[in-house]
Amino acid sequence: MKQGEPKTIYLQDYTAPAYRVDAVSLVFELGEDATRVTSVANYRRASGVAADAPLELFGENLELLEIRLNGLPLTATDYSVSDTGMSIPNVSALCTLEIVTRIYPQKNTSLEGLYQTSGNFCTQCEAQGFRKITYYPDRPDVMTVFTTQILADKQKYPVLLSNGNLTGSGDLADGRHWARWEDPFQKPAYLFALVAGNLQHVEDHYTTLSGRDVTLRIYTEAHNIDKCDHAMQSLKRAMHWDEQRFGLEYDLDIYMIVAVDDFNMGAMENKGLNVFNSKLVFASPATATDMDYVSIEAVIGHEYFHNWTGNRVTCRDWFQLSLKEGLTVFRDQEFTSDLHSRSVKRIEDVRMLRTHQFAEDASPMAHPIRPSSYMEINNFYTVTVYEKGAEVVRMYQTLLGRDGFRKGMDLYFQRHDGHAVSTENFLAAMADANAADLSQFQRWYDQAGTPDVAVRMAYDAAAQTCTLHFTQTCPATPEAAVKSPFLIPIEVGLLNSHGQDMLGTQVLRLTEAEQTFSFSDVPEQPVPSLLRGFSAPVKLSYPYTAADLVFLMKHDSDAFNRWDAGQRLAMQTILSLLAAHQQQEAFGLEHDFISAYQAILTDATLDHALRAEALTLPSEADIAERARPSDPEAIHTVREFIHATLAKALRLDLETLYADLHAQGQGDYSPDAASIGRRSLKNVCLAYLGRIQDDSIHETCLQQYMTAGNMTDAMAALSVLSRIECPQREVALQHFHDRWQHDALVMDKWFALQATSSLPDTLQQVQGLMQHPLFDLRNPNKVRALVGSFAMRNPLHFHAPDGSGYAFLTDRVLELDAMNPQIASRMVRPLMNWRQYETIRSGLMKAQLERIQTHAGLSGDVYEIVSKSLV
Ligand code: B3K
Ligand code: ZN
Repeated sequence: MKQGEPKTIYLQDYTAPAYRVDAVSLVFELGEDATRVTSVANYRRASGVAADAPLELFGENLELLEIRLNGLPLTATDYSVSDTGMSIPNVSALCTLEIVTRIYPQKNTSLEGLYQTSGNFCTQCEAQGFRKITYYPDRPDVMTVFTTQILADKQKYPVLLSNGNLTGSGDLADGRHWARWEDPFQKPAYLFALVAGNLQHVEDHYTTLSGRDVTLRIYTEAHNIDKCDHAMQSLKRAMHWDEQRFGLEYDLDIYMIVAVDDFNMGAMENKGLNVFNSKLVFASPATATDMDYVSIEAVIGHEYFHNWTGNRVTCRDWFQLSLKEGLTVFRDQEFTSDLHSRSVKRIEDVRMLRTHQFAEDASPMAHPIRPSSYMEINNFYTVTVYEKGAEVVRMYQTLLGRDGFRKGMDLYFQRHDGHAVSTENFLAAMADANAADLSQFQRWYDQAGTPDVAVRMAYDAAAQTCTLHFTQTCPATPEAAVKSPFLIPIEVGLLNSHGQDMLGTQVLRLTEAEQTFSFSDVPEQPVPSLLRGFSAPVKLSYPYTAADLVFLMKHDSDAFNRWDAGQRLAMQTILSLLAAHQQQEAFGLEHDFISAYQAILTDATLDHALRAEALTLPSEADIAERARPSDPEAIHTVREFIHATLAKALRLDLETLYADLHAQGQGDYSPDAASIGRRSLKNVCLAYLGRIQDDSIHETCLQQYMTAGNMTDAMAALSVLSRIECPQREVALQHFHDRWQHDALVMDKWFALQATSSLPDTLQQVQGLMQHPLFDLRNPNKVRALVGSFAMRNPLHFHAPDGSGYAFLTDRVLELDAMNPQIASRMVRPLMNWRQYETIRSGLMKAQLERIQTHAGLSGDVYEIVSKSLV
């Protein structure tokens, strides 16, 4: 651990900064051993602040070389320095502070602050990386204009980039060159960026709504320059969409994206200079799957949308992270929905929320979308802050309507452009623009946990009325044992016996712990369709019979609920088979269940993508959430049994559909929604067929793999084979390795496939792959592909009853923690939910958490997760 127990920071302790910065100018002299950073900042005491208030600056791992206040050198007694910063007691109301520091980017393995990747320099400052560059008020509510000058060897680093506009450049006599960038927009330090390296770029242009020309550039190492087209087109689509949907235009003359191989997360929205994990930039049909194409477009959009929601209006403090992240995720979800299939996007997002966010809400790390305390803010870039945060934003739109939501957004920008604000400001803008009382809505920001909503229906045939009775409860979470009721928008429909809507879709506002809604003129007993479109992030229960669910699967006018009815039916079936399995009773599938799946498979009127979603069973992780205490081996057995039984019963239909779709897909690759849908249905069929032990099917897989015209089909076939002990498996894996060993991103797929296999020797394989020449523990993508996939996407082997999976993960976490605490802290999380497993496994998991906790020199990042898990 850093120095004793890391300090907890509380929201309630927030105070406004005592000093603002009028302007800052930075000079970077990039060297091969060290980098010298000169910063000159003009400080101004905030009004109302006492004259003796010290100037407080953050700084970490810095060598302080020089310090001058208003031009005069300070002596050691004029200021005090600690491990985390510097304090200068006597400063005038207006002063200029010049600081020279030395840093070592080449040795920076944390990938935070200034570091090197593939021999190029780049920065990552969010959340608190700027303090690893120079002493500065590194907090989001201190905004100013930045000027950045970069000096570096011209041959090694021909490209020098920073935020804003290039205002000067030139050569120096010693082989170095320089560039100066000025960003006219005020910004907090976390949006600062610098890139220097040997990079090529592709260029395009965009004309904004008001007719301004914006230069668009994507920078990359030369060998990937041909894979940037999809990212560039995505950027243009995002710029256009934000103008159309929200009236928001880009504001600088140039927008740059740089792709780097070593990056802790997906991408970063630095003003005018986004830095991206190369995984989210490069695409070609041969190397990227449909899913890659779609995520690239979504993340390019996400970072672009941050220019308004995050950069122009930023966060007052890091507790407000969801103000920019929840809102921007909502915006990127809407972007994808408007461009592709809205229902498919909704299903995917909800699937992800239920699997990961509901699990987080049920874990020791449960926190509200606006947490009230943290030790290490990087631990709070979570599915709760991001994805649940997006659901909360979506609920405003559900409650206020699209137009009302847009009015709220307009008012938000009108009031807060250029400022650092809080989630209350967002709520107030939404409420004021619509003259609505949203005070109860605030609870979504303050209370953690997933609300349970239970519904009962009563129908009075004589009076032709129907009543829906709701109760809401919310489990205790670390910040509060007792919760107040949430304001929950519930979209409902009532279906008659022909499957038609009797009253369209209504939005009910559930505000009480118990509440009844009555509907009159309901001519017959309906089947209720509840929580249409997943109108709130809750768990809704209703005593549906299997027949009700089959009926909803067929008739619900809401595509999301049609899918959800199928998921409910599957989950009911899985849970009853699990119970039988645990009692060691024989089990089988009901005929009705099989015919419901056959109906989906053979219904040619249904959209391909939706059929693929409907045929996908709840994941092992989803089942583990519902079957407590969980036994991952039993869950795997039951789920595989259902797959295999369906595959055998429906083999003919599966083979026919597969052959049909395969024949239709022989043209050129295109990542449009229809083609993606066709491929996903085809590959779902193949995955089912792969559950039948039959050499001819293995041959079909190998055939698809070998002849695939795109990575989606190749990966789909390979992934089926990777789970089967057969000669075709070895042939295909070896072929893939030999074909792609020069391409790091593609090889990540190869590592991940083997890590997620259900074959018995998977852990040994993973251990072996750690020694593979292309594996590198310093590269986060590799760690996520091999270690992350094993621990997070292979419950069967990660939870091996002898504890070998847990011990393996613990060893990796400790190794990683010494070089990159942020990644270590992500990797440790699968151990966090130890309490949900049966006793033997939970004991083994807990023992590993204790081993980590007592490890000498543990980072604050990992310490926070582990100590909260063990409370
Ligand atoms: N804002 C960044 C995430 C920064 C993570 C810092 N640990 C990317 C994004 O959400 O767009
Ligand atoms: Zn974001």
